[in-house]
Amino acid sequence: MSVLFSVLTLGCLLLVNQVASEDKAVSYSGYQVWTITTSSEEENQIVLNLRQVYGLDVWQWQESTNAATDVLVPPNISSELKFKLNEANISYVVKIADLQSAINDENPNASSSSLGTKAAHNMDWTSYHRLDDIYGYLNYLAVTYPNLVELINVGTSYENRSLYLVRISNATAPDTQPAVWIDGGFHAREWISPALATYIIQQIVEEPANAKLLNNIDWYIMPVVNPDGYEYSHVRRRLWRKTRSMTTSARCIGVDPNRNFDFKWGGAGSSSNPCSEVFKGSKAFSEVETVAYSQYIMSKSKQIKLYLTLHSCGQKLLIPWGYDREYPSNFNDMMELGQCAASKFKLYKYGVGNKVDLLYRAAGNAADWAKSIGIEYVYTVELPTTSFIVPAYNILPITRDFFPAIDVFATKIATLTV
Ligand code: 0X9
Ligand code: ZN
Repeated sequence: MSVLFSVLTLGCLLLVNQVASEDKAVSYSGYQVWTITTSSEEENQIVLNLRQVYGLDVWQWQESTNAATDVLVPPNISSELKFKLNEANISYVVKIADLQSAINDENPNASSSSLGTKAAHNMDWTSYHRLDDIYGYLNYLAVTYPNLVELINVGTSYENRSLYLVRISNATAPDTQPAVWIDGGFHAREWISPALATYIIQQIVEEPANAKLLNNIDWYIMPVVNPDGYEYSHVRRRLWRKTRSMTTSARCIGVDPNRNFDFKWGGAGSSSNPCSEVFKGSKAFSEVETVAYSQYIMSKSKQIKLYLTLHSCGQKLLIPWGYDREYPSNFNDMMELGQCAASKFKLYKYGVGNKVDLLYRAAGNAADWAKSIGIEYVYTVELPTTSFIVPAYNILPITRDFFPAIDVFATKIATLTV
């Protein structure tokens, strides 16, 4: 009876969400984030089962231990979930009491920088910016520093937005130096990721003190891999994660771009259900965004020696493989460089280690694919904090804390040959 009730509740929830999303911004009023702590394998299984029954959106989870699981709890299942957890003697604490309040406080100065100013661009790192501001900034840099910055359009998104990256290089001949690839904005709701990617661009291009980072390295930085999702998370649904492509299900849209890559595609930690947040897509590279992205990286695969894909949240530097508990042959090298980079973080503590050990299996993820095509140093970064909603006043503390790690990576990569 209660299972039937749960399934019905879940069905209604999905339907209501979908309809609401079409006209105006979805309110998360009454939504909470709970940290559930288990202390035995049996309790783990109960929580896993509850996650499935209620289709819970999981914010933090570690597969290998009994560590805490953060889940988003919609108001209409709150009392039932509370009852189920109490019944099983599983403890939980409310981490975010009202998500909409947290969202309201997150980005108070949104687009204020563009109001009435005649500045050459609207970018800053005291608020989160829409795609136009980000692309406007990339364009500004390419126009202002033509000998250093090239704006490259690698394709078009499902909803017809350009897919831009910048190449930053002072080399006179193309493709002769080792290169670093950095991307952000795979997952739409992880706003701190494009913020850091653009901050890194700004620091390398516009901060004279960082000129040494241009010695013997080409930089390829793509701040918003999933622009459709990013825009959707700004105007309609703050917690949107996936792309915005049509699926076989009329009411569930989008593919998890980080399960859509053609390496171990469809394995553990991905789903064939279009309504899932980790939907793998109808086939590997079903998404125009992952195709454009992977083709470009392929074309530079000999040069790219370091690959950083910026996500949030959780403060981790993750090393492949992620499809299963397996370790690439240069795992120890990646670990050593990762630890050295992470030792630079002063404000936020990051864990460094294998993806499955520190997180969970996620077959078809982009970093595994990057490793599979031969890139030497590959990391997935889960940025601070332990929530997707990071108040804008924390952008600068987080990005400034991170930047010294870029120096560590660059020092290593500059010594490699193409
Ligand atoms: O699940 C993901 O795609 C990444 N986490 S996130 O919260 N940003 O969505 C983690 C991918 C890292 N890879 C593995 N865990 N295998
Ligand atoms: Zn992510």
